[in-house]
Amino acid sequence: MEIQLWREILDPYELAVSELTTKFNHLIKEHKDRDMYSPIESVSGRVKSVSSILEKLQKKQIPFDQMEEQVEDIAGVRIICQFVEDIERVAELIQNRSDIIIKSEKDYIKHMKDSGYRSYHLIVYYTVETVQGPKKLQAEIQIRTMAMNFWATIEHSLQYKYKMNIPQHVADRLTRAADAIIALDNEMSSVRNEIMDAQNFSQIQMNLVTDILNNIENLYKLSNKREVVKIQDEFYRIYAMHDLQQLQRFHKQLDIIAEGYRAQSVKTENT
Ligand code: 0O2
Repeated sequence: MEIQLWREILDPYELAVSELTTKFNHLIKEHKDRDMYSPIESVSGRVKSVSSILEKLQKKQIPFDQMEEQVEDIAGVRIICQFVEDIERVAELIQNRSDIIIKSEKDYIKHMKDSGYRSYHLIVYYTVETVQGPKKLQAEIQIRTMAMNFWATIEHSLQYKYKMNIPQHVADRLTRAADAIIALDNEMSSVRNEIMDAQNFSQIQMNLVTDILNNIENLYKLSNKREVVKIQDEFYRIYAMHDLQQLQRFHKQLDIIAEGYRAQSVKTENT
């Protein structure tokens, strides 16, 4: 097999990984822009390396011409969530999309692997546009919590180091660590509402501050500079109070002032 051919085969998968990660990152942004809690914490993706594909072909006795059908994870996307409950929500978000078709799912959370591995896997169909036209390909989406990801990342590197022959004492430690991860996820779930409230509060505050500063900047262009400095000082005073309601009230007042200036400048332009 020539290197060029591999590049041609893998290129659409690169595109799929890039598009899917962009789309999931955009979902995070959409939630944040709407002051909503995002069930997705972060997203990453990769195209399986040639050596890893070859290894899988060999291990599973897959003929080369069936590679794209049978190796379902040439394109891989990993979605990290904060809480176990978010995983189901993310799976639903994916199920409801028209650009991603679910082929199969594996729930290694309800059915943990013997190794201790936990994660929710979706094998999906996704179509990319190439110079030769549309290409429907498969991708694996792994959805897991930050804690599950911590365990899987460490265990994966140990598997790599020991080439599947992890010494018993290390395997025992990993089993204990897997139990600790389950306990950690459960503990976090029990304070999920409090954590979400705190994160929502800081997201709402961040969006408000951005809006207020944009408004102040626009006012600075349109109105009396001394008045804008006064408004800015008032903003700093209210910000220091750490009171979201006061900040929201100030935001509304500022909107009304800005609207007044905008109307005034339109009137001036028309006269
Ligand atoms: P990589 O390096 O991530 O690409 P299998 O039959 O077990 O060889 P299959 O049928 O493709 O694999 O699916 P499975 O078991 O659902 O595994 C798919 C992927 O899940 C793996 O891809 C890993 O990324 C991850 N995974 C599965 N089991 C484990 C585990 O015990 N530990 C860790 N850390 N990850 C796991 P690859 O191709 O094995 O590896």
